[in-house]
Amino acid sequence: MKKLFYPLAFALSAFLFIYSCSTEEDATPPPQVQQPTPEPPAPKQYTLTVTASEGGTVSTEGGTYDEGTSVTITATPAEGYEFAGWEGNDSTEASLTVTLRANTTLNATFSLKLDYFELQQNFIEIPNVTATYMDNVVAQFQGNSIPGTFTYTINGEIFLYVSGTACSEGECEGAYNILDVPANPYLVFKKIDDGWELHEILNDVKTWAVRNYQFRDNFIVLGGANEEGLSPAQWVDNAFMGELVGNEIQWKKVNSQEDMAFMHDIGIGDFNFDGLMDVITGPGRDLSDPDRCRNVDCNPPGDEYIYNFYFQQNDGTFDLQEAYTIIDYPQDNELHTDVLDDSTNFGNASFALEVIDLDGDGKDEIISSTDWTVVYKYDEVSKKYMMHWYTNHNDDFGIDYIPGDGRGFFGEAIYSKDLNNDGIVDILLELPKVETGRGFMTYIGNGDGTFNKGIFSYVSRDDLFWTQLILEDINNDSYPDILLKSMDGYFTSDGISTNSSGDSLDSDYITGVILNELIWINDGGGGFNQYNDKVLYIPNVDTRQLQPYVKEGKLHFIGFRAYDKDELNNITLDFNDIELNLFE
Ligand SMILES: [Ca+2]
Ligand SMILES: [Ca+2]
Ligand SMILES: [Ca+2]
Ligand SMILES: [Ca+2]
Repeated sequence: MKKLFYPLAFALSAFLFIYSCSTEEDATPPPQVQQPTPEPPAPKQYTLTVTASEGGTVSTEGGTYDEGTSVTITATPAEGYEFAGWEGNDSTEASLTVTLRANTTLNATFSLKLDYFELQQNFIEIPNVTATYMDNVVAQFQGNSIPGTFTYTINGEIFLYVSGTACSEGECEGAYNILDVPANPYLVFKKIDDGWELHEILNDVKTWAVRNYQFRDNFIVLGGANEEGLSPAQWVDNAFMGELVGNEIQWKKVNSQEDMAFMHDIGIGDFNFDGLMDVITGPGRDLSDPDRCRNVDCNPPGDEYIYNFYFQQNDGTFDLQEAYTIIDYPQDNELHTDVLDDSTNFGNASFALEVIDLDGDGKDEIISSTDWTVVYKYDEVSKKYMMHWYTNHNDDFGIDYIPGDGRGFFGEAIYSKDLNNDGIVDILLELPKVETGRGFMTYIGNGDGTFNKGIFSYVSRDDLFWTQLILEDINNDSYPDILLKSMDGYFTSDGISTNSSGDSLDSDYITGVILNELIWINDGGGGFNQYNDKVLYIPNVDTRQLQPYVKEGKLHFIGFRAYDKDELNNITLDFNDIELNLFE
């Protein structure tokens, strides 16, 4: 290296000498600044920002990169979601390679996998409702008809009975007597291949508001319990019995006009063991109205109810029987003051009833529920029903009445079914507002007409609109599950949360329904858990009521709503049949 350097240095010196001689005549010497060799410029840097919306993750959050760097990002959906696309890039692939030439922001979006349901939507037109049937069929689909609405299977075909309802749209404002307002008939719809169709209008089964019903073998009974009128004495309605004969249900009215009553709940059984089905309705007649006392002592008047028993006669008509001739009360007051030492009378004239043979002796027991649940069993000596077992819900579960609610009762409906799969019938009580929510409690049967306390559970927030339920095993584990019926206010506007207040029923505001809060799975150990495996978001469904039913082992919900009458008095019903595929 040195050897090479010296000759080179010599040559350079000689060159500089010659050069300087040749430029002696120039006026100014050139600047003697040594220019450094320029380094290549530093590459530009850009920021990549990557985020993920709800429902998934991304493989990188990004960072700062030299211009031209290629970065590969992969979006991974969470369980139950699928990749939907990128905000900030047109690619439809979950894995994306970007070459940075500017600051770049990307957001991966995900959507719920909607492969767990099938939706059938169809419209049903009812022409000229004013002239043909009723003034206010719309109310039937907007208001409180859901408790009395049910499905019924006849020879494999499924029918939906939508209860006759009035007074939902204010037409009962100021009505002194409910009879001043026209009752509405049941509407029957039939499941067809691609949805539902109107099947029948039951003009012989007209009610103002049906609350409860009971199926028994080939029979159905349903009772009306509107709460319109200036005083509870005006709260009267009708009861009907339907019997499946061949391919159709034959209906008859149970009560006379004189024997109309507040029929919040209704039970069917044979109370005099003559082989003919009889009916009990509760709480029955309000004895504060002298017109309704008949041969019962009206004194003292007050907020006192007495059950109406209707015994079927050989000709198929019914006779009103006074409750004290069937249940050992109020003639023997002592028995019951043990149970209900308060002024709400009878206590057993309750809003919730069930009739079933609990002990297998061929004779029906009567179960009633207020803040107590009582079982009445037929006594062969006195020839009357006597108290057989009772319990106090407050003692059992430590829950109190709702302060200021004014309703001294808990039970809104009683359902009898074997809940724990031991072959013995248990009961489930549906509870209206209790403290912070609506819920239910269970009592586990011993097979002899007595029960042990089961569980108490708040099913939902107080402001979530549901009432009544059905018990069906939807996941094929032999334990019946709870499926709630919902009313106005049960919808979602954001696909995430269920609306709870019905603050807007504007179609534009409603994006669909989320069904999770309506499905409660029996855990086999006495409890029920809300279905939570995935979010059951059904978009594009705009309903006012949701009625569950099971067809061929699959859970369905029928959602429906009515649109206002057009100028020709036609109404359009919007039906949505949601079939869920959850347990395959
Ligand atoms: Ca009978
Ligand atoms: Ca029995
Ligand atoms: Ca059981
Ligand atoms: Ca089950």
